Amino acid sequence: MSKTIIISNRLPVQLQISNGGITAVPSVGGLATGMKSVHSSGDSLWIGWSGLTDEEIPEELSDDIDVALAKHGSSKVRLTAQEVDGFYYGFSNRTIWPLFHYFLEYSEFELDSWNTYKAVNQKFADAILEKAGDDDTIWIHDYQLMLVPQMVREKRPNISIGFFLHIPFPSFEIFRTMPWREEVLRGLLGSDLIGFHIYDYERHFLSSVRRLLGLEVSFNDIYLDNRIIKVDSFPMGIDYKKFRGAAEEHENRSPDELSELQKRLNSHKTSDPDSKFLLSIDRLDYSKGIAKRLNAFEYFLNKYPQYKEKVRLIILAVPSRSNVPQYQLLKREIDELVGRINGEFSTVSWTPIWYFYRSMPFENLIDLYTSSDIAWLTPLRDGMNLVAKEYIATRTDKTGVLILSEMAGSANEMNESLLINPNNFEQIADAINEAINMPIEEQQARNGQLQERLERYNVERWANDFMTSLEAQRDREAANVSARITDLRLTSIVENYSKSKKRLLFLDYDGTLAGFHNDPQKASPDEELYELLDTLHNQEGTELFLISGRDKDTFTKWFLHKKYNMIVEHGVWISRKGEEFKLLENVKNDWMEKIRPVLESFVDRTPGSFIEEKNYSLAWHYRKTDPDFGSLRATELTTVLTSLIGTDDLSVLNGNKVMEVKSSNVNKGRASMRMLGEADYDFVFAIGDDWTDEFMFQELPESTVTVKVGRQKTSAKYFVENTEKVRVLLKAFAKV
Ligand code: GDG
Repeated sequence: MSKTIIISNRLPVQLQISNGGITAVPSVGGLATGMKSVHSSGDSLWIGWSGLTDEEIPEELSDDIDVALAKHGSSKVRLTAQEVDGFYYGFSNRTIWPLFHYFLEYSEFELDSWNTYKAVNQKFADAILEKAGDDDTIWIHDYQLMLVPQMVREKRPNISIGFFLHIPFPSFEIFRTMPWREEVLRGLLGSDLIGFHIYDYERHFLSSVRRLLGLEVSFNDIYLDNRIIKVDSFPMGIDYKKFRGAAEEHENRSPDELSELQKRLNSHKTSDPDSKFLLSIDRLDYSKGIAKRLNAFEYFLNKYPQYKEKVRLIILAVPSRSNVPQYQLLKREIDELVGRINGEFSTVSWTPIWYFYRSMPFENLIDLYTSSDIAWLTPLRDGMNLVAKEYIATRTDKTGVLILSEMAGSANEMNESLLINPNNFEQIADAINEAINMPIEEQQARNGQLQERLERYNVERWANDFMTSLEAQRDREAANVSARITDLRLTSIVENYSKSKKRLLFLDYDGTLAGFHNDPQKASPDEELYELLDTLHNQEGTELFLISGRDKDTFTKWFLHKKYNMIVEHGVWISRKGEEFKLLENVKNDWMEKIRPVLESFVDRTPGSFIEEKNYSLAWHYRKTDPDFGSLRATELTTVLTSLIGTDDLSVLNGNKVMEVKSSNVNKGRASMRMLGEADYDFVFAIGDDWTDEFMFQELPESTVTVKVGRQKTSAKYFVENTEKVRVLLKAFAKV
């Protein structure tokens, strides 16, 4: 039976060693809860680091740990203290974390920690490989494990792999600064599905894939060799029921059941019913903007002095990564700021900031959420920010105001909150003022909508959506595989080929017989190709046509002496058995004078693009242009040309990094059909890689063996992955 394997840096259980024994306690984090539905039954396994280094685990307890973890469906990856240092505190938290949160100045590019990151990723991959069967589904989590997908894929090409990034994916301009950027992208591309919280991260990732790896991207599909990788956004939700339930239970408590914290909060409220609590909760991390928030609070108190002695800011900063120097510095900065602001504004009866540097039990978290009039979250950059969602979920009477940074992923779904730019103190001060004075009805209307959404798209739904999408991807792959020319299918095609008496072959050139080059002149035929074409050309009963969009001069130079049949410029010219090219279609070219200046203006404005002038068509190539910019310009050009042409005589072909304007009555489909009508063929074959070949695939009769090179959407019956596979196929024909 197939199972699901979840992999994250940390396991969803905590180990406790006491009195020489070991116990494993489930941790209550959002991820663990969300994955409950995925990781509940006996057919799933969670692999991760236990949180204890090898040095901390007494050898005699190692097996006991395995047993304790197995009870929670978990299995550990062993890491030494030195590995944790280089992999976790090093590359993950001193390189990727700051870079992906746009703190370029904090990013350290150390070869040693990169090497440890690779080695530890390999350990995680090995742990998966040891446990995984071919039918299993693997879900890998977060930035610490970005190389794992490809490491698993190499050994298990057919396994289903999903990856989810919990932090932002930065823009190309930031990502490109990392020395190992290609390796990281290739690592991720081992997945079948890559998930991000929001569309912006997805867009940044696709842009990096296009620009750094030059891969083809169509909508949210990436084409890589013989695979299609899907990229999508899945905004992570919270365990709504848990927070809501805890808040309801909290509400019904009798006074003596209240926590000490709650009693203190209540006594402050009772002594001054008009006072307001502003709450912020984050890990102590520079990305969360805590220092800026303190400065903004000072600004607010100066701008709206009427709220002195009325408003209290409660800051819960949870200790995090305190081994990393930036976090130690930040801690000092925040300590000082809190001290200074409290020193400046405090009165005998009022301290403006209550600052807790610790982790609190869940119960106290609920005390804080339910007692605070305003939640104020100002990350400078945050993948999602679940605290914002949790605060809203606990507001049982729908009161309360959320002030949220627009730099948090959650801002995308929480439009009803007061969205602010964390660098704009003026706007923040006004937002706090607005929050304090917001009528209850308005608070309830806003929160009502937010709650509805959070309840519906909760963390379980998030996990299920991801898994469903991964399964769909697997099915799509399986459907595609059915069209792949496997060994078995090849044998059957070749058998039909050899049985037939009169065969007609249409072979496209660029991207099919020869690889795709940035400089078209470099794609000249090699010796092996000549030999292969010679054999097919001379084979009894076989009529071979090279069919291409290229100009006739190049093909004259390359192939005329070989006497192959050729159709060029998509069907304008034909040459048979070594004769000079002559017109196959009666076409006009008087329109070229009008269109050429338009294309020239695009060349001037689009570095790297150029015009290819053929006898009856004009092509604007942009393969050397920056891919994003190139496709943007191509869209613009389509609009311009469509409005300009406006007749049925001309058409615009949108090819692979090329746009070609030509007469409408010329295309490979029409040309190949004309050849087909000349004799009675009992085996017809057409192969090609791009959009212009689709005319053949669509127009040739149903019995034709049509083959697409590559994985893009096609009307062809079959596909092969690349030009090497084309050669294998043609060599098999040649042997008949
Ligand atoms: C990363 C991304 C993304 C906090 N203090 C205490 C406590 N918490 C809990 C909260 C919340 C969680 O920790 C924090 O989650 P966030 O989403 O706000 O932030 P990160 O830890 O940075 O998480 C983030 C997330 O991954 C998920 O993909 O949203 O953008 O950075 O659940 O309730 N819990 C308890 N005591 C505390 O003192 N018990």
